[in-house]
Amino acid sequence: MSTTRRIVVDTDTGIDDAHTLLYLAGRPDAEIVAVTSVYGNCEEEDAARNIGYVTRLLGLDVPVFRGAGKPLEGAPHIAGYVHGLDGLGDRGFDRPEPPDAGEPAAEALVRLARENPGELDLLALGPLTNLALALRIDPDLFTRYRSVVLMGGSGPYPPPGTHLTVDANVNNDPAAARAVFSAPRGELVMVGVNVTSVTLLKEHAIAALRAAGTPRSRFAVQILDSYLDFYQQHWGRRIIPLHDPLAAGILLDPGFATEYALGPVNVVWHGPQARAHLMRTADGLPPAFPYEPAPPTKVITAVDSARFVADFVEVLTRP
Ligand SMILES: [Ca+2]
Repeated sequence: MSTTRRIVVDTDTGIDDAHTLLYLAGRPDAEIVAVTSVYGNCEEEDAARNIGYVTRLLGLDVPVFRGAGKPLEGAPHIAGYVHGLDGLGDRGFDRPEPPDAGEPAAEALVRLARENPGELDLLALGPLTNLALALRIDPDLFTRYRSVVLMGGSGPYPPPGTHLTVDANVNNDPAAARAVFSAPRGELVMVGVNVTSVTLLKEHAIAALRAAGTPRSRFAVQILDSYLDFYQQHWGRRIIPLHDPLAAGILLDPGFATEYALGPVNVVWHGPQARAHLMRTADGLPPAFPYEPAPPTKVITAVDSARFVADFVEVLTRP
């Protein structure tokens, strides 16, 4: 089997999604086979335009399949206040719509897997609506992918008294997330905010990207301002978490994940917000209430953030 991972990327192309495409394109062991668009960080149309813009910048010729514009139920929460209204920090990029690939995202996800059984990896970086729609067509879809890696969820329950974290991808479409976490699968990997929120691109790394001046690094910092404006409210510093890039990193190099737990994941409600949790407490015990059975998800619980961040910067600053 080839060591190159052939990847289908499902993305609501905001800033960290764009960074992920830059990272994947720079990794010699990754090939982006197709990209599907979904609402979330921005409207779906903007996500499609952003995919087109980034792939053109990278000189990649990959089909872009248009996906869902809203969740299975209710209205989307578009994160314009995080990623800019256009998803790329409102820098005025010329972003024509990509050519029509002639097939909706959900159908493309099914067809690609059936044509290449066990050969492709699916990397989901947005709300899980396209994946849920594809599961309606083919309930065994995930068994046809080599792996499904998603950025989303909150890991196990946190230690009592600590802060609860919510991720936008699950919260945007809880019904879709529930379908995903209960579907049959080979390997389903959850890279949640429990590990992505602590994988930080700090000032010195941002300075290194700025100084390198490669096409990839130049674009990566051009789109950073609105993201930095948002995250400075969290930590009082102009630094960002590498949410989506970390999921791509773990897909390519599982060694970036230093600990994981295998078990059922449920979508739980906490007031108006939905989270996906491994049905285990921080101590590894089951929660004190009944939960739905689900096939085991590989839930990442610890990562080598320093090694991943160094790799991310190295890839983006490579000439
Ligand atoms: Ca995303």
